[in-house]
Amino acid sequence: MNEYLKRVISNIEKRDSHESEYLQAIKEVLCSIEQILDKHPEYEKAAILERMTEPERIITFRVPWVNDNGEVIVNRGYRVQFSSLIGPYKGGLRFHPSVNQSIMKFLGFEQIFKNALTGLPIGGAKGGSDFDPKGKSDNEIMRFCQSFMTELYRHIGQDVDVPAGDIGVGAREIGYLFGQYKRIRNAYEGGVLTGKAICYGGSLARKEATGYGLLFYVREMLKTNGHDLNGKIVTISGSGNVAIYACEKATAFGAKVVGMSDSNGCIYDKNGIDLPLIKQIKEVKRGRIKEYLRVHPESEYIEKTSDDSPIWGIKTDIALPCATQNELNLNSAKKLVENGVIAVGEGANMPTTQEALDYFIEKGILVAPAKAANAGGVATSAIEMSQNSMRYYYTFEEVENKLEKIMINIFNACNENAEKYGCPKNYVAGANMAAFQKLADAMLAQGIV
Ligand code: NDP
Ligand code: 2IT
Repeated sequence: MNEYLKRVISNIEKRDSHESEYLQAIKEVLCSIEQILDKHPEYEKAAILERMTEPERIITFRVPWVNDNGEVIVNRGYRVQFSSLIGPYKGGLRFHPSVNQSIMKFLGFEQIFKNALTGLPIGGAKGGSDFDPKGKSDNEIMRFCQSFMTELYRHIGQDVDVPAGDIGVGAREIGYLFGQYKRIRNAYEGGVLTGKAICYGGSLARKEATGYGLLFYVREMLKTNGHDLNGKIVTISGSGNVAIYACEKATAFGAKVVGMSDSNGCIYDKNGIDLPLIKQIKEVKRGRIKEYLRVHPESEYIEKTSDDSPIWGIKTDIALPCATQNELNLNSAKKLVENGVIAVGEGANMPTTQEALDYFIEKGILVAPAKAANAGGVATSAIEMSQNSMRYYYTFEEVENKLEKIMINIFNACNENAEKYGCPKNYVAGANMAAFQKLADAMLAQGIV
């Protein structure tokens, strides 16, 4: 291994040994850019890797709020402003009990590379809280969001840092956050948050963008390798924002989605998932996926009882992990390969463990890597920001056409870089190299900051 690379990884391992997700994300990227480092010895002198792996700023704060029983609850809020190299800090907010600094840093790090791939002027950030929105009333969600924003507002701005949604944060939460921001600032600064509802400054097709974008990417990847989505069997983990719109687009492209899941288990419907029902259960009622059985008793529900998500035991041509990090492990990868999977498209961030990823690549399975394949969400957020700046709106078709072009460009960049560096079809390496090269050039150009 390149000596510089070895030293940087070893230092991060020593300093941040307890941050497992962060180390995993760093190693995946750094281990795939060795060839670029060998060609550019000047990167070491400019400490490119040390600077690219260290967040510009990490903010943590107390979020006190009062629940419906009158009890005071204290959560922890985060914003990791990782890089402003190519634009204002940009990235989602996650509300989930598992949120910690390692997860925030891994997501912020991934976001820099993802945002660079979009070709749009956006830096990288992530934030959120260990707050669990499950089972909370609308009023509790509102009070939490207002308290969260009462601290966050001083760190963000439409040219500074622009948060959006992620796990547990959708249009409802963005609405409460925006309302409080506007109240504190006494100004309508529409571009300070993205994922807003259409009625007060959101972009058409932002809700659909991550899932649709994933399918545009997967379609390009399959086409380049002589396959087609039409007639293929697809399984999708999760049943949230990304999963639902991935299902919608996969179906529009002629594929049959037979499985979806939540954190409790998965449903298998060999006739094809009833998506309006899933939307009703998840988007309207905020219920559990098991409720699908009430309407479709002929389908099957498999409870999650171990680390192996049951969804990956279903026979499929294409697997789309769209729930959370490390949800597809080596056991599951082996099952998928045994069952004849041809492609994996990562809708979630880092959903595949490193061992599973290595196994897929070794077996010649096509992998659409998260930081490229799920970039449609943040790319459309950037399109929302530009509409807010222009005080103008694009139609759904206009936004979707822009999204499609961006996803095709991203796929082409991954493909070309994979070929250029002698690892054809390895889009994971291709994505890392394409993004890294752009960021390293920008860093050199801006001096030691
Ligand atoms: P949602 O909150 O809308 O949905 C999350 C889904 O994943 C739910 O079905 C949830 O099930 C499941 N899930 C969450 N945590 C776990 C867990 N620990 N184990 C098993 N299942 C889990 O989030 P999104 O759809 O927005 O996000 C999904 C993934 O996509 C995340 O990795 C996110 O970072 C990534 N992403 C999102 C983008 C966006 O625009 N929203 C853009 C790019 C990436 P349950 O309800 O049971 O918790
Ligand atoms: O992981 C992601 O790219 C997101 N959650 C979307 C971020 C955004 O700013 O739209």
